[in-house]
Amino acid sequence: MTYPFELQPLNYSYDALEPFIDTATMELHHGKHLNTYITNLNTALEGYPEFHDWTLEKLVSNLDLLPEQLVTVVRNNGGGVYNHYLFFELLAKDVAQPTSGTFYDAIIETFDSVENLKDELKVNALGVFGSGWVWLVADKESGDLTVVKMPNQDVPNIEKFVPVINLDVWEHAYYLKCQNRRPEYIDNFFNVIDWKKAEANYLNR
Ligand code: MN3
Repeated sequence: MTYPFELQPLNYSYDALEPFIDTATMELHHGKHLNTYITNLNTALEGYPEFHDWTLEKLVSNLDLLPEQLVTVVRNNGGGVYNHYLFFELLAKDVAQPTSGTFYDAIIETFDSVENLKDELKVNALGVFGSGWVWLVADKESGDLTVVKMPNQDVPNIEKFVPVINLDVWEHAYYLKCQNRRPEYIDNFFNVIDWKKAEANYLNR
């Protein structure tokens, strides 16, 4: 994925995650919010052909190589595009939690149980002040799992860590359905994690 970035369709319908994530939120979140990040990123890069062959991953993990006037706009909007694609790809209903295998073993080693991992994600998601994301990332070399929270659209260090799960805790992700009840949104999210995709993210690190 390089400039000009385009809104990729979801591989499921906007109502596929009901009742956990509602259709109206998905329409707005994917069709409007993500699309705005894409438009802003393209506008910012338009006059900089030297970055038109940079992948999204390269852009968001090399902010220090960009000209000063591009840093913030790529950090916010490139991050917005990168984070949302990962997030939307990780959503599916009725996928069983892992009960065996390499990914499961890594979860047990760090968190003792899948339930504890979810608790850790929830505590961190509730701890994001304002807008941001919570991530389960794996060290590319050791495979060790860590939960981290990041402000705004900041991307974790993806040269060292591979994203396994990410959770959007911006209010636009849940306000239509849950209003100010972030805990309810997080509990709903736990019903739509595509654990098979998370496992693939972990194994492909
Ligand atoms: Mn969002």
